[in-house]
Amino acid sequence: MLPGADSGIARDGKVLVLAYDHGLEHGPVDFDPVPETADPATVFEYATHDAVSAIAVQKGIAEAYYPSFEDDVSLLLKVNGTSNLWMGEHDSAVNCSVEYAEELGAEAVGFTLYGGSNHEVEMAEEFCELQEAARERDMGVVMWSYPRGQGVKNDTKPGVISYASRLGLELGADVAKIKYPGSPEAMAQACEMAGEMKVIMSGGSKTDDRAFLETVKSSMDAGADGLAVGRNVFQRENPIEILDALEAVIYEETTVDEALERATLAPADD
Ligand code: FBP
Repeated sequence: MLPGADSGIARDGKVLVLAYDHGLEHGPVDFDPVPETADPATVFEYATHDAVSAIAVQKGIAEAYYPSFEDDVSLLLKVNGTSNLWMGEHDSAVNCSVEYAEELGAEAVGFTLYGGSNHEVEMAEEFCELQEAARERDMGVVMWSYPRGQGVKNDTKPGVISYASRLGLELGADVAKIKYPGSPEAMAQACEMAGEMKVIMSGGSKTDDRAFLETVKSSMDAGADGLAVGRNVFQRENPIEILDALEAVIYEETTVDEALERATLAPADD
């Protein structure tokens, strides 16, 4: 097992990260479907659901909101990020040090690597610094491994996604977050390339309950260790129902039908 593999952001070896860095990465437009989600406290409340093993946020949100939730939620501090206003080649500014992430109470740090970007070399050097600083502190390291840039024509092609997961293993991540490559076979290949490192599927834009759960189920059956999800939870009118269903699929390995049934039967405030 890798050094930080279970470092506070896993439950029974599985991971469900509630990602909430969209205000930076995409802008306020992601809160339009459910306007209350512009208030970070609303999404921190969702993260208290048992299904969620960690919340991923940027520094400013952690500073202001994490203290009220630290007893109930594990923090994955995203230490780089770029706004959608940036029009250059894919890159991501380092916004927080590992030292400060630890001070804020983070169990792990998250870093986006755009393999294939003209900035890949600098980003990999930044990742190296962060990875070693995290190891010194026994903090976990999660790589948002997103091949993107001039050299990448299709960022969900099976070979590209396998390469994304392998980059995480080679560079020393504990967990790599990758996009679903379109089929269970391709996901299995990406998981195989990850060796001992954990692989989690990236949620993506909002789809209907069944389609979303089927992709999650297919990833888990292919060997993934969980999910990092934002919009498919917080853009729903009833995020608790989908979290109930995800809990069933990810931790209890139920079928999608069983998960959907369980979610519908569960009380709304469960
Ligand atoms: P989603 O489940 O909403 O896709 O969130 C996961 C995530 O990686 C976020 O952490 C990040 O803000 C967003 O996706 C980036 O999405 P993309 O770069 O694909 O537009």
